[in-house]
Amino acid sequence: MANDASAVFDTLSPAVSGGSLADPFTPPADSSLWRKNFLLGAATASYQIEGAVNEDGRLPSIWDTFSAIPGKVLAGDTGAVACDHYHRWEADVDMLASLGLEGYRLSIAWPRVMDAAGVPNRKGLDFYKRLLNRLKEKGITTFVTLYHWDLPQHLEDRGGWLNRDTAYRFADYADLMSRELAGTVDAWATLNEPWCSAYLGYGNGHHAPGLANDRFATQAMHHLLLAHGLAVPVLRANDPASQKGIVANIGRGTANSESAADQRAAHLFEVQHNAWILDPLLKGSYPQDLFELWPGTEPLVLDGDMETISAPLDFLGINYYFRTNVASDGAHGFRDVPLEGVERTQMGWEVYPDGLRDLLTAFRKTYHNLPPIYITENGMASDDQVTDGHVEDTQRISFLKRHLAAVDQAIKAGVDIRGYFLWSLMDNFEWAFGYERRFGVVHVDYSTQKRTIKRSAQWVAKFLKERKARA
Ligand code: IFM
Repeated sequence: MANDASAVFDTLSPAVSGGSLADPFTPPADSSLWRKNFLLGAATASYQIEGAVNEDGRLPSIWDTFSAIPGKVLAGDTGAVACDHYHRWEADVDMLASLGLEGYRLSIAWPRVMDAAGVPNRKGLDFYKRLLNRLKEKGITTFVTLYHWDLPQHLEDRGGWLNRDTAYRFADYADLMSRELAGTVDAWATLNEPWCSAYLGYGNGHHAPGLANDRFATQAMHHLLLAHGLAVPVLRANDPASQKGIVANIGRGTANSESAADQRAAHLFEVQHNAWILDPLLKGSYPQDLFELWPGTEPLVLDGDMETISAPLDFLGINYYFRTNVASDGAHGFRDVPLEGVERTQMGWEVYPDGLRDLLTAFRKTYHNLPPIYITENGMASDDQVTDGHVEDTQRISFLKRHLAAVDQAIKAGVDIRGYFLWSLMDNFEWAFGYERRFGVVHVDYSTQKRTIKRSAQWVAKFLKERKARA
């Protein structure tokens, strides 16, 4: 297929599958990736890297509780130590800077910075101040996510995201953080992937807090989005110079056949994964098809909520990983039909760069007010091993090249995309999969905390160096 992102890339760089550094990524002269102001960075999240869960007054989060329950996380792993970033942050920032990465997306652990009564925890705040100041000194653009899933356990004990009050507590937290950190943050994202918080946390129970009820999921989503909407004006008032946005994971769903039932199933898949979040944010309403999929699960929405939720954004963060092939389940839903013979990652996720381009170009048509976009996460897990001091993660290099080509194609099709953060800077705690799944461009040996730069990170660094030299 002529416009297949992988195919286009192969014509640009014949050794794409080998990932050899001798054959560096050389996009065509007109590629948007050469633009100096196209931000290239890496992302992480607090619970996945920080560790130090009992230090300096940090309170328990729902992930401390959930990961302590036998059977919830592979091998019984928890984030108690993770990458020990809380103690190694200086060296980690040096490593990020040495790779030439221009942006860093991190998240703040809510239970580290304020207690149940809303009293600030100075030691926790100082950690983020030191970190962000150092990033600024290094000239790195900072994207800060306020909520990447580590809800304080004391809030979950009062109903968590099922309790409307949690949205107001989130606005208080956003107020504190934006007053304390104003000037060190270039872009604030209120939430990371509300789909995961609502659906995996309250709908199927695969994530903390582990509840499984579709009605809970829609109500949790409403309160998450309300929290976002309440926080945006607070962030604007306290830190006017920064950008304000939210990060959504998006999923491509394709139909297993031409049948009307399977086409409808693919549509419903994308409604559940994408429109459930993007419609309220960008249209001010929930997609009614969602309630065909989950009859009787309409959330309780109070007057004014949808206006609060749909206030204009400065940017939309998009996280993309894979596509899902689906068929009708014979009732009013869909079921996965895994395709055979396709390339997959250690997660079992299909490598499908075209999905990123296709979704972005479709959103541009669906949402006339689509804000500027940053790809806030994209990457893959592989079973990386260190051999003679090296990690040859050639599949990841190929994956990144093909997804960056898809981003370039979307830009050429008119989508305003301003940057790309690879997930992740380093291997880390992959939620229900613990430490087995390695998403980093830097390898972490969890027994020694030694970091080893993988080939993929060298490749990114090389491209960034070349781009800088050409600027
Ligand atoms: O590790 C996660 C991240 O926390 C959120 N987005 C998806 C990543 C890979 O599963």
